[in-house]
Amino acid sequence: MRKLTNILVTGGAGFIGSNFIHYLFKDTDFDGRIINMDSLTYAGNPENLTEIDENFGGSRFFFEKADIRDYDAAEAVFKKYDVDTVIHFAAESHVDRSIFGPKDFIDTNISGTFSLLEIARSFWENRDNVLFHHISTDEVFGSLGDTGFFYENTPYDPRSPYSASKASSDHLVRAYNHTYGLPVTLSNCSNNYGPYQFPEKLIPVMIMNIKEEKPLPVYGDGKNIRDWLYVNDHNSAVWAIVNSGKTGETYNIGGENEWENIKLVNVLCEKMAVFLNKDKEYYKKLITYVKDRPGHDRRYAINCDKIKKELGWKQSVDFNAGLERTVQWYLQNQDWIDHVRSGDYRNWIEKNYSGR
Ligand code: NAD
Ligand code: TDX
Repeated sequence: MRKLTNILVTGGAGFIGSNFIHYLFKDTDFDGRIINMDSLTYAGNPENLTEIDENFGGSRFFFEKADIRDYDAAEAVFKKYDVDTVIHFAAESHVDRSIFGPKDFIDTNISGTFSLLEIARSFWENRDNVLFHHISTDEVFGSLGDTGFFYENTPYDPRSPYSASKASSDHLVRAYNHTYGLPVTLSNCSNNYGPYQFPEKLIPVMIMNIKEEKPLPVYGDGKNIRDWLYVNDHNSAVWAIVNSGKTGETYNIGGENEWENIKLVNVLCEKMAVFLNKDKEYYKKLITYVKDRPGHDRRYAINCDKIKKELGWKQSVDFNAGLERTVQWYLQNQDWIDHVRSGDYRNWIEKNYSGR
């Protein structure tokens, strides 16, 4: 087990990062400090961590509003808290946005990661017990046909500006380990779902549109397949890696839970009908096939035998229970929804999605 004391979480105000911070405080025996460094883009919401801030703010939890691309600001955070561990979630993460405007993806995902690596390399020179963990995605491996899986050694074949920028950052992280000996670990994960997911990704978009009885936009023929994982199962895997993963290694994390988009949307209609006491067929009639995402990857499926065998990790939330928990969370948190939708999000959606 590594000794982790001052953990810098980048992007901790986003979907997975904020769940990770909740997870660390509530579900692990970690007793050190967490520093959340986030520039609060449209996807970053400090409200996700209000409860943590109220309970641990100023003692074991700290928030620093800083951009990972800003070397001086990020370096000051390393120094201020004597950071020994980085868990790097911060990224531009939405594939559709990367198609409409790739530049932010190149800047944050590639240049931002490069800047953090440079800081870690210089700040940790000649130090032991330090680790840079990089969070990545299964999308770097490309798209699968009807069969097969992504393994840790599957050649990279990114096909969207988002996945190309993540692939590039993965290569940089490995290069810093190989060239400079920077202690790193990496993980490539499949699609996450759960509370606090920004309402532009499939599951929250569908939950909200069903609730508001709006059209449910299914891209293309709806037969694209994703492998869904409950966000806390991703987080327990990351925690296992940063504690016990081998330096220099990559671990795949997946749900072993493949769903065609259209089937998943139908299930959401059925669950929402139960929660809202409505007719599921009424909701299903809202399903609207829309123009396909350009370059839409057909199927993702992760083989995660390595982390299971080597670190004893496994998924703990079954899809039915996880979806119900997620639906309930969105139904109970209308204020959160109203806040995130009142900003840039609404303008962006209106600009890019009108008429789709
Ligand atoms: P998200 O978009 O919800 O959150 C990203 C966070 O990073 C936000 O809080 C944002 O403010 C912050 N951020 C963005 N640019 C920044 C910058 N330049 N400086 C500082 N902070 C910045 O993303 P997410 O879904 O939580 O994804 C987190 C990580 O996990 C990403 O690296 C993503 O590639 C990876 N990932 C996500 C999924 C998924 O299904 N969501 C699956 C696999 C991997
Ligand atoms: O309205 C929609 N209709 C639709 O059919 C949306 C938002 C999506 N889709 C489809 C596209 C995909 O096939 O649903 C699938 C899932 O789409 P997203 O939720 O946008 O996720 P995806 O593109 O698969 O990428 C996600 O998983 C991997 C995350 O956003 C990435 O950050 C992560 O790396």
